[in-house]
Amino acid sequence: MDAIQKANSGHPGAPMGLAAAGYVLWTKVMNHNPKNPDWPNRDRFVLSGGHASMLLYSLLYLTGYDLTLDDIQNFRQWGSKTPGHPEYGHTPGVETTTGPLGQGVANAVGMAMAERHLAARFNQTGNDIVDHYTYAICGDGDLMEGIASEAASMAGHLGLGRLICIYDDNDISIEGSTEIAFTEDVGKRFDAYNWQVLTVEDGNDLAAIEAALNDAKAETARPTLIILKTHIAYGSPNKQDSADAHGAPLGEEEVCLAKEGLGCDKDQLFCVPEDVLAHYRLTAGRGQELEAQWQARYDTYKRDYPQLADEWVNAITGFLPRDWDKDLLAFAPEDGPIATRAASGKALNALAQRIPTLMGGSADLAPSNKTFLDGMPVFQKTSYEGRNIRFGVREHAMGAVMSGLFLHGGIRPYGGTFMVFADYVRPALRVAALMKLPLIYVMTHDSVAVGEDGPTHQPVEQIASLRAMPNVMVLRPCDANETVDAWIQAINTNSTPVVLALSRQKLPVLDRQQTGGRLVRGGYVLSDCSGTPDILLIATGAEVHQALDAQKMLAEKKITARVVNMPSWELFEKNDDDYKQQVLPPEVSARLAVEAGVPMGWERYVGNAGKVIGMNSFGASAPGGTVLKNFGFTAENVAAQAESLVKKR
Ligand SMILES: Cc1ncc(C[n+]2csc(CCOP(=O)(O)OP(=O)(O)O)c2C)c(N)n1
Repeated sequence: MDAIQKANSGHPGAPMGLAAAGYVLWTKVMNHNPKNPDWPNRDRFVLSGGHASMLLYSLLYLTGYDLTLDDIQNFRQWGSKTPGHPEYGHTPGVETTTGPLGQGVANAVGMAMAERHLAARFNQTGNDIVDHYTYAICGDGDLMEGIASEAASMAGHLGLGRLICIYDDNDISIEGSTEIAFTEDVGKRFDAYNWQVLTVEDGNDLAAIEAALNDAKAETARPTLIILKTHIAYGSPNKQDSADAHGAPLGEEEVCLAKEGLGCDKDQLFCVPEDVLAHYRLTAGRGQELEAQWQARYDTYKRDYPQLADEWVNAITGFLPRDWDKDLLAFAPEDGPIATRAASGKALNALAQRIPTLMGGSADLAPSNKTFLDGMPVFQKTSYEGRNIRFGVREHAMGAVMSGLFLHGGIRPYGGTFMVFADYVRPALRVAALMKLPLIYVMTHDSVAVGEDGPTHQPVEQIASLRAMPNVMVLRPCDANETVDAWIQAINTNSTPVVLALSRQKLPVLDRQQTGGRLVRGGYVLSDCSGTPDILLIATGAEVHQALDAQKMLAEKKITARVVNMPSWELFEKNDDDYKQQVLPPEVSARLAVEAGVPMGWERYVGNAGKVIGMNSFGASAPGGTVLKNFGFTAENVAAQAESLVKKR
């Protein structure tokens, strides 16, 4: 109450209603060590309704994490450790960034999946070095969101018994009572998802909460939802059970009244009585003991299974095996044309043989996305050792589950869908980018060349919209070998989600002896002319081939063109200015960019005197070649446009 009052902003209601549950979970049930938030076998905790951040910050401070009362007093201030919503990597003990409702539930599902997978991979009879639980607290808002349903459905299917979710059932959201918009029977819904559903009628009954949590832990075949009936802003005489308490300070007077009612000194701010703090801090001691017990188990494990122990350390630290990228895979022009999605499938399979933490799948498009790891088992409730994940048609959950898998540690996730459905994973990708997670998104069918399926399935604005997002790296390789390079680049990327934009259609394999440059530069001279070029042709992905053909056509007309391949703006921008100017000489103002997507943004490379062949409308249903031709993606049109640009000068 005080922190929110001082900041004059924040959400007091949910933290007050959940205080009792937070207390029981964090001090009596959850295995965690406030002195080491990185202990690999700690129970994971996700506060899905990130607006209730003050609950999490209070628990972190009270139980002894590296967060002080000063930090609490600086809630929501510039540079503080206590931002408005919890941010991963910013505050010790915060396991994931939450705020966009529902995503936390899916993060928790990913963490619980990671736990089961690593348990299957590493546990040996009599020595389970991986055996923790994943807890989440979510509210009405989370459970109204589709992503939570997608994720809960997945968790039920997978029988994730170590996933326990407390539902803060306080009947209030921002606009008022949930009666106005949310009247379904949540319990029946989760029951149908194959969850165990428990109800605690009084959200302040410590014993009942603890008993329910223990019942939840005892059910190992199904996840558990604990429906906890709480009162928003519990203890506030005039604001309890009212939407007014959701997202605004209670007001000084009301804070005093609430403190009086709860038996606190109404005149003291940020008062934590010593005995209260001492009681909470017992958790830190208990946590250290728990970790020490685990360490002893691990030491025995290391003695008995030294090789596995090494692999465990590599997994948990993200250490890559030596030479993982050496002589991975090479394609020759004689092999014939191959779609970059197909080359991606081969690269992924080759990498998966060498990198045991690589794990993922597709949102029911594996045959199209080429994301299946051949000959390897599927991750199911009977085979958690499987590295092939069947995400089902649940793109949004897939994104947030991938984040959860990575956040848990020990797994390098990838996930696939069609580029056009980038919009369905976008909210999760955004939070992953914010969290600096190196997830690998395989987005195939990356242009209108998709063809017959028509404009609903033909991406147009997606690549530009992905480039617009901070800390996302888009790689659009132009052929099979560059696709291998793109995968290597993706694996080498440590703090940025990578999107691989891959073609549905077959593309020739370029002869690397004849062409220069590599993807790692982001943009490079692929095919040059002698002397200063009359024009620069800049292209990505499939359209690079049209630019190369156009270069030849232009040569016949004595127009010299340089073809610049620009598979990644983000990588290109990392080069120094000298390099960038070598590739795109400032004195050449005739520039033509070719990309089968919206032209937005290409101005930065073609300048005012340049032109872009792009998509200015949605696509159309017809065979891919016909669609490309009608929208101007042919070598002939590239050459014609280039010629007119050169003549204009
Ligand atoms: C995806 C998304 N949509 C909307 C919001 C804005 N928002 C924050 S909290 C909230 C209501 C949540 O209600 P509930 O989960 O019941 O929380 P309580 O009122 O109990 O604190 C909304 C709509 C959001 N954070 N995320």
